[in-house]
Amino acid sequence: MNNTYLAVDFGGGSGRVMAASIHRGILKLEEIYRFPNRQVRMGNHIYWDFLALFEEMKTGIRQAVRRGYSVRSIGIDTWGVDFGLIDKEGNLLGNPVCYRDSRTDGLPEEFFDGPALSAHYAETGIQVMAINTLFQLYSMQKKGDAQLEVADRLLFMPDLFSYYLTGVPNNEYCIASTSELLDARTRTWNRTLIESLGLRQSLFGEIVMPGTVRGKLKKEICEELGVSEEVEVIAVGSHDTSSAVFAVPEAGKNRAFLSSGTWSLLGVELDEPILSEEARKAGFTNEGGVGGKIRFLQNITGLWMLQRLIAQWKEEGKETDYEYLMTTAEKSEITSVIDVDDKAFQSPMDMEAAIAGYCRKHGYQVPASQGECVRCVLQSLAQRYKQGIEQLNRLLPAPVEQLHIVGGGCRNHLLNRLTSEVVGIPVYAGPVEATAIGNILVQALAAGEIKDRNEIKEII
Ligand code: LRH
Repeated sequence: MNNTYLAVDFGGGSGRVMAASIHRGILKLEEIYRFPNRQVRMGNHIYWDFLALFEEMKTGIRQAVRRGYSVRSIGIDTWGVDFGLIDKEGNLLGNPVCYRDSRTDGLPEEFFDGPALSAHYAETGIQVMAINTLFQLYSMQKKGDAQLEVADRLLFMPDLFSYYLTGVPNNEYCIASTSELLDARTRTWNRTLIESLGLRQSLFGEIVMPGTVRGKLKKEICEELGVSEEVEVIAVGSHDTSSAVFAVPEAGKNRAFLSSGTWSLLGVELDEPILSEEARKAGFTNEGGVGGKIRFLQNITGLWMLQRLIAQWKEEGKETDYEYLMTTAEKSEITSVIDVDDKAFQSPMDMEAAIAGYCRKHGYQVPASQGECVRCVLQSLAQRYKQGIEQLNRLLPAPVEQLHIVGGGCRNHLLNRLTSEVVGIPVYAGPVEATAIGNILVQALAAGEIKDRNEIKEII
């Protein structure tokens, strides 16, 4: 199978390698390999296991080659904000720390006083969140972290994977925008902000736009993977959300998207950022998108809570069959609605206890069964989406008329139903593999095989 595009998509809970080709407007997509992405608690931190992930990516690419795919290019996307530091020789100075690590707790409040916050938002357009790269770097700087002292370049996760495939260090625009270190209008590094953090400017490299060739695969990588030396790594919308939103069907005006996975990203695509105080106060962020678009959205804690509950129940030897859990949740009558974005749910050791504790504290009915627990999480998400749409309506010139749920989370029929019951506008689900599709579309555009994303009529 000639002219295959490979999408490597790393999510917070799992990663996958997908192979795709395009014939007469039909995109054929096959999942080649899927692997878990685990957070590792060690010492005082929570890390990603970068080395294992790199190996898994190579395994996936090798399997695609073994299945007869002739690879034309590769695009990599990952979750946002996290990064690795490399030295002058290109050595990785440490395993990337996970954004759920507590090292940034309380830092936004320390870094900004009130008025500075508004000015900062007016420049970066990014919602101040402790998880963002800005605060991760600030925490390292404050502690005089040795890695920072010797680092030559900062590479966000997709940049880092691409670097070890190609040897070319660059920073892709969409992922860089999640750092809270870019200027939302000029779409380049905010050098004054970097200076105020006391960081070396040279850590932050050339920003490349989606569709740019990052580089060709290194010779030794080609030998290891059994692919031609002509294979290129393309900078796609390398923040997973940017790829997912690029795949949202264009039909209809005033549509909002909900990219549903570990996180729920709810918003709209715009040509220019909204940098007003109202937008900041309502918790909206202006992330960089494919084609210079802006994703005006809220970062909502998504299916993370459910993922944690299931992982925990598995360890406890309880029932974890997804269909069973959804059916019992559907029958359950608990009415408790929790604030899914509460800090208590960010990375608790015990998610079930965190939910029970929250309900007790607020005088709500405490879930007494697995079904009630799942029901409580899903209806709380649905309510949060309703709130997000109402907030969007207050900020946009015209109200949202339809909601498109994409990503793995759109397979959750109960959540889709609960959402459509409360939002009061038509809800469409799919595509499930939006991130991989968005990733592939940018590669096909870069190769000149399609001229715009609407050329794709059908996806198999
Ligand atoms: C979702 C996501 C989201 C946030 C978070 C850290 O996977 O990319 O957009 O940036 O991860």
